[in-house]
Amino acid sequence: MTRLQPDDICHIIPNLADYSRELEKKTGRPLLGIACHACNMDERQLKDRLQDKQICVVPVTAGLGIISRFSDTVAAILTFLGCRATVADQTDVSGVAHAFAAGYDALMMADDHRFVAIDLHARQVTDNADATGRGFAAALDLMAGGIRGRDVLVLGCGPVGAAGAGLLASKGARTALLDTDRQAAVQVRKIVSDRYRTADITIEDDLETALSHNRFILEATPVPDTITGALVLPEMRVAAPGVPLGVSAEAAAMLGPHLVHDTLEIGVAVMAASLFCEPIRKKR
Ligand code: 2YH
Repeated sequence: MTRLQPDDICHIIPNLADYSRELEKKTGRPLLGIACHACNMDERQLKDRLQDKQICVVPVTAGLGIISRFSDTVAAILTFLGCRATVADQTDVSGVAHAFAAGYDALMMADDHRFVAIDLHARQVTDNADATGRGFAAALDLMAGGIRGRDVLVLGCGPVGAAGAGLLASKGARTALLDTDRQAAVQVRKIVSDRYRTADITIEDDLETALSHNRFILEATPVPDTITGALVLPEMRVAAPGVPLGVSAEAAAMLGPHLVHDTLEIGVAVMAASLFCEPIRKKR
């Protein structure tokens, strides 16, 4: 898993409103709308739920330590979506203890391996990789004007690609999977086809061949420039959650408004929506 760098996220806070508008132009839905689409939720209902939720973002010093602006950026995304989010004054165990003791509804925290949201009432954990995969797959479904019955290619069968493939299967796509580790693709095909009872999942072995006959692409590899300009087809739509971006600069310019990519926003938005999408539970 790629560890985010300050340069990957330093642009996010001042650009949140613009980015949400850009998503609306590209997909028809703003940031919150894409999160709702990923969670099958109504936007008004989610807005109402988020406005009285308090989320504590806890900085974590473990492993390679604090990433400058990471916690502030997560809190800013949550605030933009309408939650009341704050960054804990203290890190690690003290920050977690504070989130519980001060009565927050949820906390978010990340080390070098996982970035999670924890619902402190329901004890439910939402993982950023899963949320990111579902969020970008939802954006691709929107860019396609509905993916049902259409062919879609998922590049990369790690946790992000697997979650995206699941959402695409749930929306009725005919999904092809490709990973440099063929076994990873075989495993994801089994999990997704068992869960969604679909036989419409195939495995591709060659990137160029796969890209030559697919218009809708979920690029979920951590490999830069997987999709080069020479591989871009007219009418291609690409949702690319990978960091670094798996689409070359030339390909990105050719795709223009038909490419959705970010490093944190969609994943955090879907984490927030996932936390509060269940029927409201009684507090313990
Ligand atoms: O960048 C990461 C991980 N690779 C997970 C990213 C999920 N897309 N973690 C961030 C670490 C943050 C740090 N511990 C902090 O500032 O709290």
